[in-house]
Amino acid sequence: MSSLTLYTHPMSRGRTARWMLEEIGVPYESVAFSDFTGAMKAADYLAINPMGKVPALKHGDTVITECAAICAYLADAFPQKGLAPALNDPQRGVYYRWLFFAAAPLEAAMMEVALQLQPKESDRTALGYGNLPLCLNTLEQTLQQHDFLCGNRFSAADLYLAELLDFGIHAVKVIEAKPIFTDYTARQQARESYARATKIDDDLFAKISANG
Ligand SMILES: N[C@@H](CCC(=O)N[C@@H](CS)C(=O)NCC(=O)O)C(=O)O
Repeated sequence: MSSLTLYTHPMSRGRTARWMLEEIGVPYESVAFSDFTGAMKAADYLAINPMGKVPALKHGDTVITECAAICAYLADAFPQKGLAPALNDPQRGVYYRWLFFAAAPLEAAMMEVALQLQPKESDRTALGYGNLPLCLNTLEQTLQQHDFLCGNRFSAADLYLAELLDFGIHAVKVIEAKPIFTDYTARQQARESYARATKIDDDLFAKISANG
């Protein structure tokens, strides 16, 4: 099997990628940066991700960046884990829909509010996310009908969305902690893989903090 290496920081979107790796349950190495400057912006890492951002995943010679792409890639690279609907399953469309919805419009809408960006109201038609309430209402409609985003079973799309919602509710506090969202995130985060991944990153962060 080709080697897998996760490039990350323990307090970053890399936590989602680690959860996905723990869910897949195959051996992997991790390179954890202790800050977002230094080595993350040095030539060795820029050769892997010229954005100088984490997470990045190397699988053999293939580099994947963008957290949602990493989740989708791993689900497809290890199909025996059943973390994505099959290519010929109509649920595949539903899976793409919500994975892309979370990674693009929802994330952008959340960051607009978190960072107090103030686009002109007249520009909202051109903004792919419209606004945060619109995104959340859309999501709420589907979560009212299903415990999981597609096929009534856990997938990489649920893993990605649960982390993003959790970030929006608890970290940047731009999403109201309504039961429809908190029950959904709790359902996904009840998995053992989440507890394992969280402990690894929390321990890493404690170590980094202790080293100043
Ligand atoms: N679109 C990227 C965003 C990656 C990203 O912005 N990562 C942040 C940490 S959560 C980062 O590495 N920031 C360092 C910097 O930009 O200097 C993804 O979804 O993976």
